[in-house]
Formats: sequence, structure tokens, C-alpha cells
Amino acid sequence: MCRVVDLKQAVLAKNDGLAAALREELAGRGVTTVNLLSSPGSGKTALLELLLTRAAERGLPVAALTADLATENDARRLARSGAPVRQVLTGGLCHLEADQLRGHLEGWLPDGTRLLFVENVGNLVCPATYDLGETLRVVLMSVTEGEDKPAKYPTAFGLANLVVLSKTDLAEAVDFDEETFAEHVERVNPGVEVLRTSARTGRGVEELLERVTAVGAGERPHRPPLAGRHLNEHRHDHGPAHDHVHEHAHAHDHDHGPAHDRSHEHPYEPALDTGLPVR
Ligand SMILES: Nc1nc2c(ncn2[C@@H]2O[C@H](COP(=O)(O)OP(=O)(O)OP(=O)(O)O)[C@@H](O)[C@H]2O)c(=O)[nH]1
Ligand SMILES: [Mg+2]
Repeated sequence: MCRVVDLKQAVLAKNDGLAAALREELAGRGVTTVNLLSSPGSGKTALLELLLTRAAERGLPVAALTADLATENDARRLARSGAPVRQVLTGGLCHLEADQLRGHLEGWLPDGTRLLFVENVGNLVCPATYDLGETLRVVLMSVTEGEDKPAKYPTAFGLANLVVLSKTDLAEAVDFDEETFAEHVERVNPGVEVLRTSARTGRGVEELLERVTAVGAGERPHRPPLAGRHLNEHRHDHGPAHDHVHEHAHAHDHDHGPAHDRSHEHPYEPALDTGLPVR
């Protein structure tokens, strides 16, 4: 018999509290905060550089904080826009946390900033369950990653206020199937808006800037279906008698006897077979 102690749940609960406080603080300062999330290389920085440049052209007080495990490359690229930019090195951590973000904003975020972009560490798993106190979560994926990524990373896509399909200039070259992609998105996040962008041609950049500037600092747009629910992105088979410790992003407090009902209550189950085309 073993008792599953879910430390991660406590860590997430603590982060949620700190994120709520940060959201309130930023809203009080009139800042709309955008958390940009995607796998490495999806084009966050390329798109952000254009967004910052366009925002600056409009005279919109904008700033960006970018997080990576190593290098200041992204900050250098973003600084070309002329906007205030800060690079955060996470010291090996694969995501940003609310407390960390608050610490980096303190004494840096210029007064009067109306729009703050936070480029999260390139990763579709770790950052997904960490609320940063953002106003808006934008999840990107590029056409080169494959149509099924929303189904494979349902937490990230399920918590998005807005989904961006990037590198659309390459769609034809990789034979990207828009219809299948749209179906995958709709299943994990019904009703979420999908914007198509290209940092090469500038497609969608103005629209994206319009969307994020339309959201007031204290607003919560498009409530994603997974928001506020316990999340899980795992499946496990239980053998007839075993001891195990496993990490969940949701609470468990149950005893595993050798012959108990092994079904759990899971509020969200990623589909094993989506029934959609696989290539
Ligand atoms: N063709 C094309 N290439 C792009 C586009 N956006 C980004 N790229 C290229 O894709 C590569 C990765 O882009 P980045 O902007 O560094 O991606 P990222 O998501 O910021 O990457 P990480 O910060 O490492 O997670 C670079 O070589 C970009 O020039 C696009 O819209 N079209
Ligand atoms: Mg980047």
C-alpha cells in the first residue's frame, strides 16, 4: 500500500496564489500582460520583435521580458525594436514562475507600461501549468510541428486565450493540413480564436497586436475550458500489485491496495485516439 503525496500540487497551489496577487498588482498599474508559450523555435521571438516594433510605431508603451535557460540572444533580438527588454536566465528551470516574474519586474518595469509581453521558456509542457498572473495567454505553434500538437499538449492549448499558428509562409512546403489542425484545437479548447502569422511576410502581426491591445489590464478574455480545473497529462497502467510514486499536476489522495478499483476520477482525459488523420 502506498500513499501518493502530491508535492507538485502544493507547489502549483502556492504559485496560483502568487500569480493572483501579481495579476492584481499589474492590473492596478494598468498593464496588460501577455504570456507567450510554445515549443522551442516556434517563432516567439521573431513574432515578438515585430509586435514590439509595431507597438513602438503606434506610440504604445510596451515592454518585454524573455526567459531562457541560457544566452541573452533573444533579449538582443528584441532590443532592436527599441522597447525596454529584460532577459531572464532561469538557472536550468524549464518554465517561469509567478514569484520569479514578480521579482524580475520589480524596479525594472517602466511606469506607464501598457503592454507587457513575457516570452516563456521554449517548452509546451512545464510552463503550461504555471500561471504567471498574465491577462492573456497566447500559445503558438508553427506549421512545421505537425497538426496534432494541440491534441498531444492539451494543457498548453487548453489554457490558451488565443492560439497562434506561426510560420504560415512554410505551410505549403510542409503540406500543413489546416482543417485537421483546426479540429484538434477545437477539441481541446472550443471556441478559442486561432490567428495565422508569419514573421517573414508580416501576416497576422497587426491582427495579433489588435487582439492583445483590445484587452484591458483587469479583463479576463475568453475563459479557456480547462481554467481553474485540476489538470492531468498522464496515463498509467496499474499492475496487480505495485508500489509507485508518480507526478501529477492534479490532486490525488488515495491508497493503492493490491485489489482496489483502479479507476480514478480524472476531470480531463487526453484522447488516446483522436480519430483524426495521422501522418
Ligand atoms: N520561415 C519562417 N521562419 C521563421 C518564422 N518565425 C521564426 N522563424 C525562424 O524560426 C527560427 C526560430 O525562431 P525563434 O523566433 O528564435 O523561435 P522561439 O520560439 O523564440 O525559440 P526559443 O526562444 O528558443 O523557444 C529562427 O530561425 C527564425 O528565423 C516565420 O514566420 N517564418
Ligand atoms: Mg525565443
